[in-house]
Amino acid sequence: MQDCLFCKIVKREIPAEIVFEDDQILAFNDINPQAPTHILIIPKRHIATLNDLEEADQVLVGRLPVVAAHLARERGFADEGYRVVMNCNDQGGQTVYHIHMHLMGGRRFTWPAG
Ligand code: D5M
Repeated sequence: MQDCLFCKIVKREIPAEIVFEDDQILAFNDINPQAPTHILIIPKRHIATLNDLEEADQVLVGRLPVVAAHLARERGFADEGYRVVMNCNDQGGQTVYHIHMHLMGGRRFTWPAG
């Protein structure tokens, strides 16, 4: 999508610190980290919100936590634990309208989320 920030990162039109890529998924460091490790994992294809997912997207979206766990293992905090979050729409705290999974690790998280 032309005006989407994360689509521009996929197309390398704006820079990002990319930490993982395959044919369908891209992961890069969050510009405003909330933990020692804070990575955003996105499908390369533009999907604006969780509400826009279709049945056919299940395998694609299922890759997001698989990649999150892979990156957590790679960074050495899989066993101690980490947080994954997907925000949906305004009240859910979504600010970039291209679905993304936040992977945060390297510190203790509290619950409930703010
Ligand atoms: O999360 C959107 C996240 O996207 C938020 O944590 C900041 C991050 N962000 C915004 N712009 C960039 C760029 N250019 N690179 C990396 N990360 C970025 P949300 O769940 O929508 O609130």
